[in-house]
Amino acid sequence: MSEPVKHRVLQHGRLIPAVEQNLARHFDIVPLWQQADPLAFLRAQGERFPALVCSARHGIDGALIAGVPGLRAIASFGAGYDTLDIGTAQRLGVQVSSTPDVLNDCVADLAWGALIDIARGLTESDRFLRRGAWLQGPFRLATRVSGKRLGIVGLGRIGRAIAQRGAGFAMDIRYHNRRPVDGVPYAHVAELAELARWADFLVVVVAGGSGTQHLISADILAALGPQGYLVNVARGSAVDEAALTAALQARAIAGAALDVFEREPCLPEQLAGLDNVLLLPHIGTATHDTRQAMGELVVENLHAFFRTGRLCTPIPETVC
Ligand code: 8YV
Repeated sequence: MSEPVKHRVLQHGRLIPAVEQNLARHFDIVPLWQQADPLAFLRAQGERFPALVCSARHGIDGALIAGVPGLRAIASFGAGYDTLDIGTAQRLGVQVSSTPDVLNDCVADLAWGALIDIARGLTESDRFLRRGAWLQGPFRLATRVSGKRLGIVGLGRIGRAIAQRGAGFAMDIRYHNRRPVDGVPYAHVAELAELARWADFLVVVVAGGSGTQHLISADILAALGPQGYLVNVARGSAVDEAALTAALQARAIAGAALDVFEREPCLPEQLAGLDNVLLLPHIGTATHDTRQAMGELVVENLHAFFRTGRLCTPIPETVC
């Protein structure tokens, strides 16, 4: 029996090898970056690609979306879609999918690892031991985690997974969202500054983009205060990094754990010199298990599109 014909899919930006291999098993993948002149290639052949695969990391701009005349669906690898030009996709009737849910646990696990690290000084004490400082005396006392106040900024799917873990640490949990979330046992706090004043740990899990740009401002950091810790596993753009650096330098907050930055992959030099901040290279979803699951969901979305004309985990704004 002959092999079923593979549907042709355009790929914009590299993905991890395991995901690229999986995509190639299911589809006839055409890597755009391998074309000598990608724009000329699209002008000549764009009609042949109803579907495109990309990632939250590299994103996709409006010019490229408009440059693929036959395009009807974009399957993106990643839950966030602040780097995808959703407005253009919507205007041109192109559906876009992301990879929600399958990454909730890994991002929540990382948020907790980072929170405990910064409160108890795990990596700081590792550095202390390695440089031989223990020989001169014990490591400084740190901050207890269990039983404290956990403020979650953005109680979406990942925020809820973080909150569930907080119950295991006997935390008092409250959250800030634009609107209260139905059916959750945590108190909604309408004013972000009030949540920051109340919290011992403020964890940021909002979507990126213009709606949350510098949501964590100098004022919010001042409200968090010298005993408070900030954890950001969302997007660098949600935190005013200059204000955060100043707050950490002045010990106006106790510490921060950051998995995301304003200008990734560049490490902000002034943060690198501080001991009261944990710096991670955007590894929230970076496990074999979760990246594999995200890749599978991209494949499922493309299959659904070719079978039914609909992606299976579409970004709501692009469903018409
Ligand atoms: C990474 C993420 O961007 O899912 C997201 O929105 O932030 C992460 O998974 C990953 O590199 C996806 O491209």
